[in-house]
Amino acid sequence: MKPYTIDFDLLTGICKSGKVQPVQRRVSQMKMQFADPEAAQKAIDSGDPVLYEFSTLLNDEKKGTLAFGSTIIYPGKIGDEYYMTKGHFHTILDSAEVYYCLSGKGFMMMETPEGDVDLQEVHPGEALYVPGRWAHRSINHGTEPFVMLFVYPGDSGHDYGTIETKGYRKLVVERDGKPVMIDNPKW
Ligand code: PAN
Ligand code: ZN
Repeated sequence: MKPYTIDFDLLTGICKSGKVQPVQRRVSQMKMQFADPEAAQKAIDSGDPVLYEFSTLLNDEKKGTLAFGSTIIYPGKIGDEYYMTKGHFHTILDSAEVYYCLSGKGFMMMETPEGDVDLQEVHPGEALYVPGRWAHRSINHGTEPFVMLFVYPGDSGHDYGTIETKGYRKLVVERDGKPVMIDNPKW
């Protein structure tokens, strides 16, 4: 593989040369991940908004490579739960990831298979290190798009199944205008 330079606007995910295509996720793709499926159905019926989009440069997904890109989580709520990413473990569980907040503010909800839970708030100019073994989900509790750069080993893989079936142990919801972490009633 040869070194390369690429145009890539991390704040918007736009790559004019077309080498990176954004992936969008709408409420209909995550209905069961929200605590209030009725609120999710209402959102789907009234236009099925985009919750977030991300653009990734994958570089062959081989051992030793790095994947990088950015994620934009839009502001909003489904019921009283903030817009968030699906979240995942890496298939190679030990694979770590670095995030760097470019714009907006939000949380990273993390948990291990053993049940450790960690919630970190990040602001522009702050980097977050997600060690291997920690599932991670980005949550936007602000009023602006929450944008983060990410870099992870190219062969990490994404295990969505575990989170899809069981959910996270904890949720972040709005109470009296403020974000609070609560137990997931479905866990
Ligand atoms: C990120 C995420 C991105 C979208 O690139 O894939 O933020 O979140 P979901 O993959 O949970 O939908 C990353 O963590 N990659 O490993
Ligand atoms: Zn990841």
